[in-house]
Amino acid sequence: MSADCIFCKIVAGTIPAKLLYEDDEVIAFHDIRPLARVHFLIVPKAHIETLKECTAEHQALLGKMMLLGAKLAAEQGLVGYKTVMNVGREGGQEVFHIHLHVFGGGPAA
Ligand code: DGP
Repeated sequence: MSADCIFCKIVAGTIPAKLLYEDDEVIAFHDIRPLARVHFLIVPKAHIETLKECTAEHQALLGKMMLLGAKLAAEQGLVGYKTVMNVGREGGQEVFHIHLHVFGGGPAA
């Protein structure tokens, strides 16, 4: 847990989010600035700043995030969708707590 991290605060329940899924390792919630009709984030509960910090010990967690994205995308009615993980400021990352974007279903309203 990092005191300044917005996603740690969502994990802790101190700021609200529209949750789709939660277990002891990961949480999923709708993105506050949707790029598509359906746009949600899969976030590990552990505070990991970027994919660059990940090692072999995170392999199962990262795989779980991808498979959970597929499951939740299907539950959201998405036939096809995109997944993105922005890595580092130069890669477009704004929140420095790793997250997988999942989005699809046409343009945001
Ligand atoms: P990235 O650029 O990959 O770091 O994307 C960060 C995403 O996080 C961006 O699409 C907006 C979303 N976001 C930022 N703050 C909040 C928040 O407080 N709640 C929710 N639900 N999403 C947030």
